[in-house]
Amino acid sequence: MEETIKTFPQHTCSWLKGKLTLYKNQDFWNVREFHEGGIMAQQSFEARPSDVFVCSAPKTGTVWLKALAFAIITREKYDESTSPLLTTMPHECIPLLEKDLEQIEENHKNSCFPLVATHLPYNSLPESILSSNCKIVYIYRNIKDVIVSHYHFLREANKLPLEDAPFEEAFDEFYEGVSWYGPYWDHILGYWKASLERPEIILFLKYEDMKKDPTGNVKKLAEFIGFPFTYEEEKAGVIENIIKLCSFEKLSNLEVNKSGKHRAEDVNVAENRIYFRKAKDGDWKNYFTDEMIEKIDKLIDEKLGATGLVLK
Ligand code: PAP
Repeated sequence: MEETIKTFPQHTCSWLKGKLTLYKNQDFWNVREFHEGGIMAQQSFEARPSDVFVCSAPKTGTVWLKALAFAIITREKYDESTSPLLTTMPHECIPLLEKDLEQIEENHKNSCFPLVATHLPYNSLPESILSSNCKIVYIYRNIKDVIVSHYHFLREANKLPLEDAPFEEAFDEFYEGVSWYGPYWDHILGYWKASLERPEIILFLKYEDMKKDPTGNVKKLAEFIGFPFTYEEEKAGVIENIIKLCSFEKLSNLEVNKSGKHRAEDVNVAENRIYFRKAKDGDWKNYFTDEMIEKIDKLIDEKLGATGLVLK
């Protein structure tokens, strides 16, 4: 498969000094390893109807959503002082469809753990997920903040100092649609259209709304994935404890997330700390020129205006 993928249209990111090459297949860009994993999942993955998929484009709140979903479904077994989240990066708590197929199959055989994460676009999800009517939770975020987050993540992953990584070039590339699992607007549109057709199986969550109203959104999430909070739990403060445990402040200060690594054996982006940067809404204002704002806003209107989603 490696050789086949190398025949796909490719783009080497010059602002990253050629350290990253993305390939285009099934209408989205990705690194070779994850294209390979996605294709394997499409060929062999058998979903269980009870599986719950945590879906997102990169840098839109994946780690946070994974931590929350994990804490919700494991709350009978662990509390905020015993949770594996205290010692394990959220990415390692939920297997990734395009990477951890064997682990997911093991979970299917040996446990009732329902969570699976993926960055795959909706149209590239394995057929069995859709035919099994699995629940899907999708998180999305202000596109300008995603661009800034994407920029710093790739810069840090490739160990480039700020002065060697021009933001303007990273912006242009993202604007042209070349980003991990991008174009980002197509990613949103795929899930959005599906959610209109099948609202009972797709929940849309917005990063900024989750910050404004964490309690309401965590309750919504728990209900949707089939683990609603009881009245007694609400009274006992279980929701607030989960929110605190999964907060940026808490997770980013844990030793595992400050100095740990994951997937170190095969991917260049292994340091956990780079998944926890600032988590600030509107950080884009520190990076965008007026011209960039005008360009991206126009594109967002063109591509996503009809959805009514607020993305700028
Ligand atoms: P991924 O798709 O590569 O896993 P993802 O988790 O989606 O990354 O996005 C990382 C962003 O979420 C970072 O945003 P920033 O660059 O603007 O700072 C990161 O700081 C933010 N983030 C990580 N953990 C949390 C959290 N617990 N709550 C809110 N935001 C978070």
